[in-house]
Amino acid sequence: MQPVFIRLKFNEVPEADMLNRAQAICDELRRRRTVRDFSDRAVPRSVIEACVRAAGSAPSGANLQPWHFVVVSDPATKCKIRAAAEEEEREFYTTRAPQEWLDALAPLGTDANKPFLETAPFLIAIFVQSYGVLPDGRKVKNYYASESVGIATGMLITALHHSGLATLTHTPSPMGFLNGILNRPDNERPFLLLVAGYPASGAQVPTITKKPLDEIATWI
Ligand code: IYR
Repeated sequence: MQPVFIRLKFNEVPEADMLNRAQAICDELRRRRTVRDFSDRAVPRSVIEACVRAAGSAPSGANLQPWHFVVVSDPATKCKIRAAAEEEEREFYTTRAPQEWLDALAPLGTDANKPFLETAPFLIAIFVQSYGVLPDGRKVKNYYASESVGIATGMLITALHHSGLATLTHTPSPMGFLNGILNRPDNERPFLLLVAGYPASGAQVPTITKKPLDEIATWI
């Protein structure tokens, strides 16, 4: 297929404003915290829709957009997800996780109880399409599918945070049960369960730190 080009709409920022903008987004993102204690306060669906649309604008391998977002607000479905996730998590915390992993998780104070899966107004189950399926049933290869979905997920978390919502990147492991409960096809594998809503009043978060710039970047 021949490429078709249009003129780029590039929003140029005056150089005098660039650093302010970079600092502002840095400050805003550094205020983001993963939350595990959610309020049941309702969130407008339109906000989630706009954030998922933002995520869907992510770059992807060959622009194949190998993602699917299942937005769950139905209480019965949330209840099923919680029951299945807690079953896996009980296995994880009591037998499956090696001590080294449990030690790494200790500062976060997590355990097998996941009440937020029912309390929070929205769960967004993010699926990776390992291959695409054409209307005639033929399979098409996707490229860099996990990387692409990782980028889209980062953009979704950023959009939700910017909109004023708290999120939790939850990865019950394994999470194959999501295909069954959410009725997703075989070419999709669960990538992440993103919990979104308001934090509970007085919600607490663990004290953690982020590595400084000189540890995460090298300048040559
Ligand atoms: N899936 C478990 C364990 C867990 C694993 C990692 I890596 C975390 O950063 C946090 C938790 C759970 O959700 O509790």
